[in-house]
Amino acid sequence: LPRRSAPGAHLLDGFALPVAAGLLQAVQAVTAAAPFRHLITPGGRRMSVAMTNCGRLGWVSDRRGYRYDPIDPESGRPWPEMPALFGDLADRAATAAGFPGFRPDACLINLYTPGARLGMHQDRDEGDLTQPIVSVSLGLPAVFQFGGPSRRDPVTNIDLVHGDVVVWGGAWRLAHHGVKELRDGSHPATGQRRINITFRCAGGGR
Ligand code: MD3
Ligand code: FE
Repeated sequence: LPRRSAPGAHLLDGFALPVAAGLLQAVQAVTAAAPFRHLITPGGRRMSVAMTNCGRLGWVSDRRGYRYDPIDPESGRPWPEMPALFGDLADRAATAAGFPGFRPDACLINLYTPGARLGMHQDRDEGDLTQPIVSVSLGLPAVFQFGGPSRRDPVTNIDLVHGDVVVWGGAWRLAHHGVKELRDGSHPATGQRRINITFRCAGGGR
């Protein structure tokens, strides 16, 4: 599959490899306080991808809608702090892609097991759409589908593997995107799992 042909996407191949083990350890610490859970969409469906968050704001979905919330609805407490290694990696990746001074306040952690998928969608719940999104892939490879601002725009498939970082910004911030059903497999770092960490500025500069 082509790995560098998505417009508006800065693919940093293997950028997170040197810190991958540390990232997975930090994910472990976050999930000890805020375990992965399958959220319910406003339409009443259970998402196949399990999610948790760290940082000031966490993305949540329930029957009432999608939103960023400073409180984990499962625990009633604030989300765990963003590990220093996370913020540092996000800033270094954003800088490498031409977006210096990236200070995300929201970090969503997605867990895929074989069969899990994320349907085509836009990320539009964030307060500051001028800031990029930084995404880190760990574990099993996935096929990322990248379209355009219109639902009818053509879709490019991108293979994302362990250690890849993608920075999405600028005019393509509202592009449609999704993740194809995860294929069976095993990765030395994560077993039968793919973990994706996304960093966003969700608070609109508060
Ligand atoms: C392109 N997660 O959580 S973020 C999500 O692999 C999500 O789990 C993906 O899409 C995953 O919402 C990776 C990739 C991403 C995020 C936002 C974008 C790509 C984007 C916004 C505009 C264009
Ligand atoms: Fe998304």
